[in-house]
Amino acid sequence: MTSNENQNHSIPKTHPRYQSLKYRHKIIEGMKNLVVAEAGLIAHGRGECFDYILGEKTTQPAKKAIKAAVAALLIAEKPVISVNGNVAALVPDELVALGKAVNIPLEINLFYEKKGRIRAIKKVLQKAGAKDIHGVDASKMVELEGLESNRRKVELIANADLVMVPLEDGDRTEALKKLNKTVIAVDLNPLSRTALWADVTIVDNIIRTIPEMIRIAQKLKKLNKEQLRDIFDNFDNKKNIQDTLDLIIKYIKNLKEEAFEILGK
Ligand code: PTJ
Repeated sequence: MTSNENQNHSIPKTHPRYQSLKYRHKIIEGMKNLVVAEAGLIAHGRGECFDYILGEKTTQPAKKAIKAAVAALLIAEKPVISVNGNVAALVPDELVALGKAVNIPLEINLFYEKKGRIRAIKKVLQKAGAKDIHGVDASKMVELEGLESNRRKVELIANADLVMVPLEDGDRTEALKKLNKTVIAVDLNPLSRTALWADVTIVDNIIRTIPEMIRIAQKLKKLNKEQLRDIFDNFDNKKNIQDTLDLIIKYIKNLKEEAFEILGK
């Protein structure tokens, strides 16, 4: 056994970065089990960096986007939640619970094709209690127009009116929009192409977003379609991204002041 395989990843709960380390290890374990692509580790690191400059909390704009996203999920006719390796490794139970709470199917859709990955992710989702898993049977797959990457291979997404894309690389949201689909993105980078193209951009860590979506879904399920439509129609994604960027600037200014107080000593 190499020293790397020998790590037992036991982190004391008192460690100041306990949460962050816990999720890092979920990603690493996911990579060993084929659930996460190698590049998923890099994507996670990039996410951590953005989370840091957001204060590692769900901001007010993110809460607004979550509410609009849940409203959109509840009024959509053929919605689908797209699942990739990172999401399956980080929040499988929560993702399955969200699918059940809003009665929406999950579809595995991967950027990095590798033998055994779809099966590994399906297993993780099944263990978390998922019954309705799509994107696993090649005979049911079609190719999405305007997309070159492996993400072009879809099942229910082809005819969906709304697709939720948590934690995604660049060009799919653009392709989905060109096909007139509503897109909900969860992306810690408010400037990514996914974030800028989506109808509802939740700039937050998926580990906080999904539990919050489940909580909000329990409340919004009591509203009628018209009330839900109002919430969605009154949401302004452009302003919300602007507000998020303003928060980041303010937070970094504060961090700078704190840092210079320490440096001045
Ligand atoms: O499993 P696959 O093959 O479908 O591949 C999945 C990854 C994530 C590897 C693939 O989609 C990829 O390479 O994505 P990117 O281009 O690195 O983009 C991922 C985006 O998600 C970046 O903008 C990150 O900041 C963001 N991100 C990373 N971790 C989180 C996150 N957003 C929300 N929550 C996170 N935990």
